[in-house]
Amino acid sequence: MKELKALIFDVDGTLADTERDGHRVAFNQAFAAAGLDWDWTEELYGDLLKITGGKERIRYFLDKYLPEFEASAELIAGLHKDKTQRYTKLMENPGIPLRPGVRRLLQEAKQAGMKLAIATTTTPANVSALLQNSLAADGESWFDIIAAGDIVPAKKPAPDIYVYAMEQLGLAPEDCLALEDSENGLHSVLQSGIKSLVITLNGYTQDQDFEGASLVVNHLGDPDNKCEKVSGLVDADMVNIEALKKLHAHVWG
Ligand code: XBP
Ligand code: MG
Repeated sequence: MKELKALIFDVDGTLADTERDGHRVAFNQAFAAAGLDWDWTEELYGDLLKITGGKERIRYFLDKYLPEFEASAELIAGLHKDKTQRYTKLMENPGIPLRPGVRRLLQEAKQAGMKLAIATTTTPANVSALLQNSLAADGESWFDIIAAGDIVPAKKPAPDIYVYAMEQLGLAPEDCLALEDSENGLHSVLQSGIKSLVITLNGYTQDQDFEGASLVVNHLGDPDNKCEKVSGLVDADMVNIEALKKLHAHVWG
């Protein structure tokens, strides 16, 4: 029987609900500071989330909604740099809390001797800011590997970031379980060869198609805040190590 050796976490939407009240707000602040009247409403942002990566998302927005606007790569890079600075400030004040069960599961995994990794399209500085402010001052050191941003050529839904994280861990797909919140994340995970995958839904992803996920829940759950299962291979009112090992055994036999 294969052994579950590592948990690989997505960040945005999985560790914390950072998209609507974090990234979106920081993008809008950067646009306003540059004298641009672009307003990424909560609704519009749902469409923009189809494209992962901030620079790529700005380009997609312009191509689709302002095709007459000619934006150089330098303009987009400058806006994105400013957005990153603003996002990291937002993580300090007021900050965004971790989703239910995230801290508990990280602690349980560490106690069980598992490796922990991050695989995200977001910029490394954003990951550091979230972990330091919402997990712990030494939050980055909880993870053996943090794979983020432009470190790989192709962002999710391409598998590159998961392949990179596994290479760095020295592990194979059957050793790992991934935690994601989106369809783009699901495709990235499955194409990397990882077959044990837990999806935690959120407002932006609840209607997406998660065919191929091993378990879909509304969140990871805590003793005083049980989770609800949407679909999947195991029953659990809390996603804990025991449930994840069971799920991994179902998938890999
Ligand atoms: C996260 C993202 C990120 C952020 C913005 O996707 O799409 O691009 O929205 O990050 P996932 P940057 O959760 O699937 O990894 O602006 O730093 O690129
Ligand atoms: Mg995500």
